[in-house]
Amino acid sequence: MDLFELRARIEQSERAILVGVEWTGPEGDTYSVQDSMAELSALAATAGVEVVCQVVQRRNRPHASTLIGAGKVEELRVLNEELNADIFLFDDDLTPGQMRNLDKILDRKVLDRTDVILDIFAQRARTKEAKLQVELAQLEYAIPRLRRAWTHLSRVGAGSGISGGVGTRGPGRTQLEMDQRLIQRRMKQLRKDLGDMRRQRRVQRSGRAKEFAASLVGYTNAGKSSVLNALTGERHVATEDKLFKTLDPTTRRLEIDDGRSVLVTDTVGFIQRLPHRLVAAFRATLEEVLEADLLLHVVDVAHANPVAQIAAVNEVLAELDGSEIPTLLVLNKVDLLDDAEMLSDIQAEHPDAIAVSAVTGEGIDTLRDELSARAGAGEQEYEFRLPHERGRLLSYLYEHGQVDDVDYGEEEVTVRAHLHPKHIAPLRDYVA
Ligand SMILES: Nc1nc2c(ncn2[C@@H]2O[C@H](COP(=O)(O)OP(=O)(O)OP(=O)(O)O)[C@@H](O)[C@H]2O)c(=O)[nH]1
Ligand SMILES: [Mg+2]
Repeated sequence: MDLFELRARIEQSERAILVGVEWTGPEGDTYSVQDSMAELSALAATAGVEVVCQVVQRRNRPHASTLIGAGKVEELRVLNEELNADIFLFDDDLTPGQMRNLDKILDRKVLDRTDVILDIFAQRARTKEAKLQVELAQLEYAIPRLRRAWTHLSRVGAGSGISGGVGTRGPGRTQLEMDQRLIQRRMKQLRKDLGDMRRQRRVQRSGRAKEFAASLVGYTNAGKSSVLNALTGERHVATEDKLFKTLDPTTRRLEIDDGRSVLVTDTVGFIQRLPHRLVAAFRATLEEVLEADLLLHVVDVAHANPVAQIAAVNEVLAELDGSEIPTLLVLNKVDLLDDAEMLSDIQAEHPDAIAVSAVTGEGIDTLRDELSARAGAGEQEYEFRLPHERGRLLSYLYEHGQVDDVDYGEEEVTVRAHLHPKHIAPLRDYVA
């Protein structure tokens, strides 16, 4: 059996019934069930699935074997006799056991939120590294569910009247163990390959000059790629009103006033309850992104609940140890606001936040100025007298600071420059 048949895959143009739970217990979500279902709908659409119906049940705790109550499951089964959907898509993550039970009763493909997110990532991954990362996450997610695949096999056996019983069970179990070994081996290989790629990039990076670097982070579809395009004035990065349009990081050098430049990196977006395994798989990429001097946290202020999205992004950042990096909130899509109440609420909480529209360009100059100020923060003005034979130090200055004036004298070169004191060591003897 092909390893990859073990995971239910979404086929384009399948039809789905969405199932959500409104939790009434003490640990109520910050995300309302309506917001979460709307998001699940968008995830389904992005994966190419048509949503035929949404069902929500109020519960105060999950049913151990089916998440939702037995009566509700039966209701779904009857409903689908009419609708004949291919998939039941649950907004909450299901345990392997729950999935197995639901699968049996509903007799359709049962998927959860993580399945869809992984599926979108699998469809979207372009670079070799992204593909390997997604595969690793999928296998890690599949392992505890292997038994489910095996149940399928034995059920087919029993139902088709071919063998069933003893004969089906024996090979099934052996097959299961074999699959597990194969998967473990493949995962080991994937981790090794990803580790190699990561080391190689680290070597390349260490040879590069340390320029001021800012990374765009934020909820998926907040407009990170659009902000990068607006800042650079070019459409480098594709944007779309879909979730997880961007997976691979893109870095652009942005020339800001008088010769100073900063590197700006656009990367994958976050989402509430982003699967931990996906975060783990993308850790290498994201860690690199988080080596930035500044995070530009892009927020879609026209969204129904930007505050919950900010919280979700901060949660993922904390998981990646990125909470300590200086962060500037970029409140995007202000052109879509009819009333500015939400905007002023957020601004009251985050006085440094900059309101922009990547579409109309409003506020983008302010953002560029702020980037420039942050990049230059802490720099001091120096005058250096460099001997002619130390020409290399001048290139060092160009790389690490901002050169304001160069005067080639007979004996030496006089340079006035702005430089952060942390870069002063090689030049200390030449300060005028
Ligand atoms: N009206 C309006 N739409 C915007 C603005 N910024 C982005 N959009 C739209 O919002 C959608 C998402 O924009 P992207 O730039 O792709 O968002 P992203 O954060 O990079 O999204 P992912 O890469 O999918 O995580 C696109 O349809 C954009 O055209 C804005 O300021 N105003
Ligand atoms: Mg993007």
